[in-house]
Amino acid sequence: MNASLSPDSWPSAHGVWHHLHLAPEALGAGTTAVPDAAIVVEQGAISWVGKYADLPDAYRQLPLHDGHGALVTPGLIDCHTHLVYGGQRANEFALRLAGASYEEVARAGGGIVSSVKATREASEDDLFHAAVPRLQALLSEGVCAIEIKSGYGLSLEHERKQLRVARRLGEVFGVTVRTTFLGAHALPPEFAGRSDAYIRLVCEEMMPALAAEGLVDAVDVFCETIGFTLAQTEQVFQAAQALGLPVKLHAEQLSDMGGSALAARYGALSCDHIEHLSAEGIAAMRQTGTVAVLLPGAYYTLRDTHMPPIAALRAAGVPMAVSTDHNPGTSPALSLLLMVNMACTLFRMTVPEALAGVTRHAAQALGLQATHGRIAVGWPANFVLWPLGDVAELAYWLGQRPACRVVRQGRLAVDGMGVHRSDA
Ligand code: DI6
Ligand code: FE
Repeated sequence: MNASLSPDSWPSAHGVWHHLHLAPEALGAGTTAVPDAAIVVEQGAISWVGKYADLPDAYRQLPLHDGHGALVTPGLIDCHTHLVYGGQRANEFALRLAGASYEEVARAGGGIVSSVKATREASEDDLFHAAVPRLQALLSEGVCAIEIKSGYGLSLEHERKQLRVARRLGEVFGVTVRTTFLGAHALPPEFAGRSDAYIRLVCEEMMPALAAEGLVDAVDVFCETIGFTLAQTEQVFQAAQALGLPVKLHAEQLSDMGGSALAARYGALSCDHIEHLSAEGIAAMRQTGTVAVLLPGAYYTLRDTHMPPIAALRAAGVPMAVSTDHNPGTSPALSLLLMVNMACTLFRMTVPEALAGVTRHAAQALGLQATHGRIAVGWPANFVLWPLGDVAELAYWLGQRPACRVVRQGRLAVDGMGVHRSDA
């Protein structure tokens, strides 16, 4: 098959997909599994879903695609990644194994700032080619939508470069990409000792310019002792609000700064990490429907032992998402299913919670809940056929990478053997 032109040249998924076993909640919260199911795909969208026996006659002349009894879930969504950056930081991994903390490495000039240097030195093409295999790894496991943050450029020129690469990845791979401007990720070296001046630059120059170029779908801040203060976070949120951009926050990862309650006041889509989230933070997030994004890859890599308050979030009914947080420092993770496993094993989430965390709730964390995260008539055709018998197998296998088939935006984008791209 010819995968060299554009996503339009990939095999079409048009027609009736049958011999499917729809996973519980594939059709929405609380829905049960549907054995012997079918999905009709027309013009890139789902036009019918249900029991094959109930398929209306009008669809019976469409091409048939045999699912061979596959377990079917909605396309997965990775709702928090820093996928585009230069270099890697395996050296810090070694330093931490020798006893250094993440904060010590950062204060010694490593950490985020070392990735900033490598990212600034890389061309847009370099960054694109470095990100491709990372994206392919995620897509090969059923990811159909992904958030990609900036935050390793820390100047207008270099943040733009990262965000443009994120958009290009979306086009070349025919995948939904939501970009997040994370200019307030770390203090660039040229602003040492002048963090307020840098925040002014972020708010008054970088954000408006990048938003005007259509490169920003949401705005994020690293609110932390080694990041930015609560007051600086609020300035960034005000600037975002003035531009009509939704916000999210890296909050309460290493300490309780009260960032989540602030974010909730600004109607944040999500608060992410939240290992140290307080009861007040939970109450605030509950009120605004802000999603709790849990990042077990960072927790694991930093050998953290302070668990996010899962039981309290569950009791409060705060929607919980799960993501890779793919980044070169604290979570070089490239498997969303491994994160599902870790969310269950390390955080004690149930399998249905973890699966909602990479589908429905991940969509909500990106403001995509009206089009993504379940299998619904009229929505883009994004679903995954898994060669698995039981939905718990999605969480159970440790590093299996099942040979799934992925219908993404109405095309057979992964056929069990590999990922199509448009410029191969
Ligand atoms: N929290 C994270 O997990 C990443 N950024 C952040 O604010 C880590 C980024 C890095 O260490 O490069
Ligand atoms: Fe992050």
